[in-house]
Amino acid sequence: MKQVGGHGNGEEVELLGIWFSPYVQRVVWALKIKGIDYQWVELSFRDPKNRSRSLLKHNPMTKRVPVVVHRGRPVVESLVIVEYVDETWKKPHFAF
Ligand SMILES: N[C@@H](CCC(=O)N[C@@H](CS)C(=O)NCC(=O)O)C(=O)O
Repeated sequence: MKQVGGHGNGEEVELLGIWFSPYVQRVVWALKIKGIDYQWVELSFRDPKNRSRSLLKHNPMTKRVPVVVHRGRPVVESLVIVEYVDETWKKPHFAF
């Protein structure tokens, strides 16, 4: 697990993902735009019957990524996560 991103905003955010997923990349960009530090948790989907404990705990319904865990609470579905990020952290990290 590695720390990625922004400017030390003190929030506890984890992103469960796989690097090549466009759904995950959508969330990566949302967090980047807001300058949110997060812990990256790379999962392996090689064996579909062997999902990580973290994924089963945080997204037992679909067992899909991305999942953002903010202060221990999971948010699932990439578009829902993007909306959540936008609503939770109001200011973008940089101006367009
Ligand atoms: N509608 C979901 C799609 C997420 C999705 O399909 N994720 C894929 C990775 S690209 C996944 O977790 N696949 C694992 C599986 O289907 O078992 C979203 O937008 O988050």
